[in-house]
Amino acid sequence: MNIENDIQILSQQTWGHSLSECTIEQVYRILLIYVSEKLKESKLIEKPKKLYYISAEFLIGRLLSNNLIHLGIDQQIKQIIEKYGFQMSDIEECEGEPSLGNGGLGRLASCFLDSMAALQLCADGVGLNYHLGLFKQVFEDHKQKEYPDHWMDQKGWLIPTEKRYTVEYKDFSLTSLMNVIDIAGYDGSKNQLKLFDLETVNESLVKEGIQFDQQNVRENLTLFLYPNDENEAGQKLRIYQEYFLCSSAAQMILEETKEKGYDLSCLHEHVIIQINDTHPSMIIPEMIRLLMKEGMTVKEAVTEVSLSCAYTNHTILAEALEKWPLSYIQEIVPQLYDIILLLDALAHERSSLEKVAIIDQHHIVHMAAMDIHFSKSVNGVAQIHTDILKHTELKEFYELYPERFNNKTNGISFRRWLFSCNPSLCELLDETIGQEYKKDPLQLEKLQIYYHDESILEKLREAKQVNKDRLCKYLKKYHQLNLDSSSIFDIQIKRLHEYKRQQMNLLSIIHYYLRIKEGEIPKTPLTFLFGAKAAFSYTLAKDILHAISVLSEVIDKDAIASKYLKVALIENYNVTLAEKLIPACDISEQISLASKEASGTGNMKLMLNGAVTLGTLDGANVEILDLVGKENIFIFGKEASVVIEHYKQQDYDPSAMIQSDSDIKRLVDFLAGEEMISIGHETSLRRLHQELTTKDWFMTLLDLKEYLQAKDQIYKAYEDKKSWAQKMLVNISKAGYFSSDRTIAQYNEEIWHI
Ligand code: 26Q
Repeated sequence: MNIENDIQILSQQTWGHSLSECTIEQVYRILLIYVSEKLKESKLIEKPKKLYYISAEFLIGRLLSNNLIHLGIDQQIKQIIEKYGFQMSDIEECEGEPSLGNGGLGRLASCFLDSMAALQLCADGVGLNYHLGLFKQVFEDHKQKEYPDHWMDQKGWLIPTEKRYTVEYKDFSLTSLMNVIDIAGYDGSKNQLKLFDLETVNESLVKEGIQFDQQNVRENLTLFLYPNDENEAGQKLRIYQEYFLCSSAAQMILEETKEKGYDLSCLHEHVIIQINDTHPSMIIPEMIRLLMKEGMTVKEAVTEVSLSCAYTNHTILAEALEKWPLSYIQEIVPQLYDIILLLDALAHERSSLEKVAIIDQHHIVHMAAMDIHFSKSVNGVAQIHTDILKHTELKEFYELYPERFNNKTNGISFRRWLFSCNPSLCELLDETIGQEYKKDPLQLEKLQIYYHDESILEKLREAKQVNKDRLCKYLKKYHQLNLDSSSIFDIQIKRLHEYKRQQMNLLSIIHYYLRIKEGEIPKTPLTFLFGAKAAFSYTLAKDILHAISVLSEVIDKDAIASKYLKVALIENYNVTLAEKLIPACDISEQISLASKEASGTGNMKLMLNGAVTLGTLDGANVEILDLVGKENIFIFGKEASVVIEHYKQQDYDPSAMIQSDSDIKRLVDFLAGEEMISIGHETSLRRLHQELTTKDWFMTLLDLKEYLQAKDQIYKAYEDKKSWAQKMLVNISKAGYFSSDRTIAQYNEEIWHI
């Protein structure tokens, strides 16, 4: 196989000239065509049993370099490209990213697809193709504005197919068409991500920003991910969307199973459906309905579906557990109404506790309850999360079905989050511990041999510096930001949510700002980077973003403080930006209120890339601590049990904290003080101030003092160059556990048995 020759021919065919005469964009297009063709030729992985990973979100990211790695031609392509005077990094910049996800759950689904293909498991992703994505975030006047993300306008990896399904609603039906994205495995094999789309979608319905006619389901169904569901029309639209996904998926799964010649009466021997949070829960009643249409009895259908489904819970926030009025379901999908009543009755036979009912006294359907009663497995996504599910949140369910509950600590794809995003670190790893870690991530532990090796520690620092310089160049070019790459990069990147407590980080920055003004100068300048989108209708999250943006300007305008302090709020945080930010991070902020972050996966990515975690004992941070030991992570804050007790007793009172501590009061009051209001919007800043002083539902002030102390400690630790590099080294060397290949192997061994 002569790749160079093939590419030259493609260049002639496509552009009428040779590779050397191509623009960067043209080279990208040629590689896209070349790789797409290779994937088309790849053989679908086929086994007697197939997994369907069904999810409302897939946060895929760019695919070119990932696909090259899987096809095993990344190095060859790089050489060819460089021979003609191009840089792979420039070519990668030509690719946009699909906007089909929002945060952790969607990114996890994509890492899982990557691992399933790498491990040669027969497994497809199933989701929706949102034409305009979540939204594109732009800051105007320090405020988040949402715009449609026209990600499909660029030629990409999405392939239309001829497959069509009819999805029936009460008074009308819609045609669902199937698109696929090939997911490369090794050795010329592949799986697929199947994305259903509405045939009659009409993008011109979108008026201001991301507002559109929410009633026009025939034309709006796959316009956006999580359309604004503040009102009834928005909530109903979500039910329309979810059923569209589930019905298309169920029809496709049964069709594929029959085509392979399997008997539906032993469905569970050939099919396993992993339900990614509650958004696709209607797959359960829909499968039952379709199997009954195929001639099964209710009992058989319920049994087969229960043995074929497994449910993953990703959150313990009550407001995120989906509940729908039964009347909406009756109105939108009456064909599921009787089945849900039946499932509720069956559940009631097993337990009469109100807490485990599918339909409650107020005629509200609890999707998670349906999942738990009618799945063979229920899993949490980190040890502490699963424990909280078992013993607190889902206690009554656990007592009913102890054998169903299990933990699968999340993981990340090392191919994307190390090999592809951090070449300078990989080069050092290759030199020191050889290449084995690429196949077996636990081999990273070998790095420990160099714990006392000054020259390797120095090289580790150099690799970090290369990445910080690279990030600065990138942010200057694409975001008009000027950062000092010799400062400490303290980074918090994740969705904006009160429980993640970006507001606590904000208060700490105010603290350093005031200290500098009092003459206390940090040894090394500090750069705080944030990346976060706030949900469209989440006012307080937007207020927090606003305050971060305003504080950034307050500091920039201060001639002295700006020498030592910088706040950068990076617009439109996405997978592509994460790939630049993560390798450049010194300090990883994982500061959620203990018990609230199910796992987190950014924490794993940052650790793997040599950042040191500043965090609470929440989610997978607990497991990071176990792995690296307390010398290599900075832990602070109240533990989950204490927090849970506060909620139970309802005895947390932020105003008492403020009254008893003038330091805290000063920081909180700064938010709505003169300096901030002179730049920002008084209403928004006051609302945030009011919230923190009177309610503070996620207990920011409870942990603030300890957080400030921990920050002082971590910045001090940074000053000891050698021991800091040793901390980096330990973090990298212990990250192997968090490979999603390990997670997926566990899902397969304990749940899927493919
Ligand atoms: C619910 C109801 C109505 C509208 C939207 C939703 C909704 C949408 C998205 C609820 C939850 C989500 C997303 C949840 C999520 O991303 N959870 C994250 O999952 C990660 C992968 O397991 C974990 O690492 C994170 O801790 C968890 O927050």
